[in-house]
Amino acid sequence: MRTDTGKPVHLKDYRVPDYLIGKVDLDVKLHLSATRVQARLAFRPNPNGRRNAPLVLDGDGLTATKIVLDGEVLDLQNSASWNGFATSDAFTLNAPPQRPFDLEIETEIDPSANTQLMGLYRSGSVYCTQCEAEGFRRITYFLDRPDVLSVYTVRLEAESSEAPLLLSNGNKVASGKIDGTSRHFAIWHDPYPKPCYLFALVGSNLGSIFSDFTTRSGRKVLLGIHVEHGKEPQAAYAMDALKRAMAWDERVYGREYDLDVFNIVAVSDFNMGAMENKGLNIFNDKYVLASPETATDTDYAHVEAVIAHEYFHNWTGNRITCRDWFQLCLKEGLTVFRDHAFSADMRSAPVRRIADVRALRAQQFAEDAGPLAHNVRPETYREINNFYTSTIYEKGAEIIRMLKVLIGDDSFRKGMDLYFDRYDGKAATIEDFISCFAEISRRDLTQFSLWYNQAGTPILKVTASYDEVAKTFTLDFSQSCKPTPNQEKKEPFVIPIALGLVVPGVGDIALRAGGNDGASQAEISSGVIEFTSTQRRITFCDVARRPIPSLLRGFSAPVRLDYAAGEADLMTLIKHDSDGFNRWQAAQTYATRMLQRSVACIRAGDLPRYDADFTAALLSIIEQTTDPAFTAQAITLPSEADIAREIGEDVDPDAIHLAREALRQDFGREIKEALLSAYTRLSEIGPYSPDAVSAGRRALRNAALDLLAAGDRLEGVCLATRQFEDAETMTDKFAALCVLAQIPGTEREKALDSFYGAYQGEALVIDKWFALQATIPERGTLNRVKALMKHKAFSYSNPNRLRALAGSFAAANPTQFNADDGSGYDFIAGIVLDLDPKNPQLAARLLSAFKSWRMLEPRRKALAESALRHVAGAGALSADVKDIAERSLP
Ligand code: 0A1
Ligand code: ZN
Repeated sequence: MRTDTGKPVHLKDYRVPDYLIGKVDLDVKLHLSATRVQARLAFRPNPNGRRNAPLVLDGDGLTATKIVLDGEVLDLQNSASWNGFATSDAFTLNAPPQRPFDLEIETEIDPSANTQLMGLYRSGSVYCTQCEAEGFRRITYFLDRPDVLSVYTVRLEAESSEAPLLLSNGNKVASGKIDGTSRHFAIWHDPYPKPCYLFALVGSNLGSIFSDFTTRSGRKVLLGIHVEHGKEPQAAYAMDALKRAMAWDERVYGREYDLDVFNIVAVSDFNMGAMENKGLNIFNDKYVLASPETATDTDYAHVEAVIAHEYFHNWTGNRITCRDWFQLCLKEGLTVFRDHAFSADMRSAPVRRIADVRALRAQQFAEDAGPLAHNVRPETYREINNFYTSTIYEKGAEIIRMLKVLIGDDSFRKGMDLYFDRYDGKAATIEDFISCFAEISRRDLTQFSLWYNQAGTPILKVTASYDEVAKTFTLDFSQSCKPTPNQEKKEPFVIPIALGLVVPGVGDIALRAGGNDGASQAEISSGVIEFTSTQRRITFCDVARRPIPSLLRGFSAPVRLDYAAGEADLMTLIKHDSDGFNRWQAAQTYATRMLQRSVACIRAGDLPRYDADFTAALLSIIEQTTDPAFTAQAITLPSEADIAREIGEDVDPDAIHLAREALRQDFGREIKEALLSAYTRLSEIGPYSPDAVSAGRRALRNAALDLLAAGDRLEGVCLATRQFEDAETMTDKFAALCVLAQIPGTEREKALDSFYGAYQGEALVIDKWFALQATIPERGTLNRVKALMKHKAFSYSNPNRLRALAGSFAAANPTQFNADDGSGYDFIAGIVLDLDPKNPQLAARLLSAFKSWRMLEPRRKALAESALRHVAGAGALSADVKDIAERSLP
């Protein structure tokens, strides 16, 4: 475990490497506890680097058994003899040759003891690697930085029975038995120079499915997905998604795959979702395996999205990589942007947008509002692993989405082409990327780039006025952004505001510039206002009747909109806005306002009251349903975390829970008939298909069941029990179990037991079982979770399982994690400390569940702070946990 947090890394200190490594030849002899790695590295001084600089290779927990410099064996016991030194975390040559030279390094590593899951480790019976961000240095000494690109040839050797499948990056060039032994080998060559974080190897005994894809230039690519034996049929959907992603990247971006093979390996122990290693993606099996009996519709959508994401990295990340880790969003934001667009094309675009924005607000807005807020391109870090955040990924994607809105589809595509042409095979920066779009669109994107350099969510305030006599409608915009850590003052952002004016009974009216405000007719009629200063007024003319502004259509910028729309106007938008996203948004805004009022009532000791008009509006949405997936989103209330974020300070999670529950009960009662009729109408017919339309029908049916049960427990238990027993798909089975889990009583316990009994052999389903129980909003849940930690199926060392139980409790059970006696905080702090020595990355992620603690009411705030101080004060913390703990505290 790396415990040094001494040295923060600063973007401003970036220097080109003094040495480069053109070729890497690896020879890896796999062994459970003593894997031998021989690395032959061809160095040369970088003409752009410093002459005579020492060569410092990174290491992490390494011991070299042999090092040979240009044919000469170095005496590792006597480093003075070769003017350098080797420690577990660095190998230094003080005066390396100033010409090309070779270094051969032999290390011995213990994959079975690797609990951090970085470098070479074992997941079940699989040898696999994870090198992003800094895992390669746990395999051999190296210039472990993304701007050192090398061509790799990798020879793997293993026991034939233990690891019949030997994979690495690139194309396989040779393989065979090793005479006179029970071992075999394979040699892989990757012709594309790559940074070491994209290196991967796998040695395993897995089941495989194969298919192929012919690229548009006619090259045939062999596709392989390798999963636990017996699970091969569960990889079929991932294969289908992969082929669709390959075709999509050709069609939409003109990008072809470039090797002869593309392999995906699914493992059960993985710190993140998946990894885009060149030609050999390694996946958390959660994002590969799917069958109707074991995966929900949401799981299917995730498999599709993650398969696409990793595949798209081949161009955005691998062919063009990052110069340094500060540029992480260059590959991640862009690739998320691409996978969002892919999913939108595969499914209903407005429904995908709603889901993406829900996730953005839940994760990224929360991060941006708290102590862990950081720039999309940070300027400093102490532990890069802690920057795989929703800010880098999701906000990074939003920035690119805005760029596309601002310069238009055509310039955007041309800018991407220029980027691919100009930086292919290189390690690039955000400036390099942005300059391509500036050049193509002939726009100055300097101010736009502030999105990368200023943290925090801007607040967009809008007021409106209508002049009945002049027939003009005026919108006044202003923007502000609260201070974030180390950034007191912010410059104005460039905010693209997509908008329309809606007149009841008429719909969208034509937009006409009113003059005198700097807005051209072209800007106005594009429907996108560019807001670049602190204030702007736009006047529309020829407006015959007072219109209702529909602002930030499609969520055109990642900002918080502050506009006091009247309730009647929201109602009109719910029913008539031509923009699907804003129809949904109007319903959310309306509900959030009611909920905020109810929270205040509850805290004042009064009963909450709800608004019959809103119920009527939702009723009309259900009755007019043309897109069930959309309706399911529209009748799902803002989450408790959404409401908390809107309240922003002095937050009482119990009051929020009560208010939301009361509203759900109210709805469930008031619109019971409509819900029942939707529930019956949408009952499944025909065999399961994961397509978006069928999934939408199931989503609405299950959302209806959920509200029905809120309104009438008895009937809810009845319906849910029947659905639970009859369901043929995991979507319906698990939805019924979720409903039952909210209602204390024997039915719940019976259903939970039966679910466990039926699926105990399916790890990913059992994760759901753990997660669901961890999120029950009741006092007894903490004890339940503690008991589950002793369950035979629980494991501290499997990240999915730990995330399912402890992660869900911390991130998705606001009342119990924030229990007012501090028990939830203490529990999670305890797990973080237990876990830290084994898997610091996972421990740090769990600790970041405290990210919103400062908006809590004083009592909880004090308890959360004390738990954080307890963690921060513990001895021998990892760099990962120490960094999160310290940044979280004032
Ligand atoms: N680049 C991957 C994410 C990733 C990052 C770090 C990892 O280390 C444990 C693993 C994966 C992606 O964006 O998919
Ligand atoms: Zn990624």
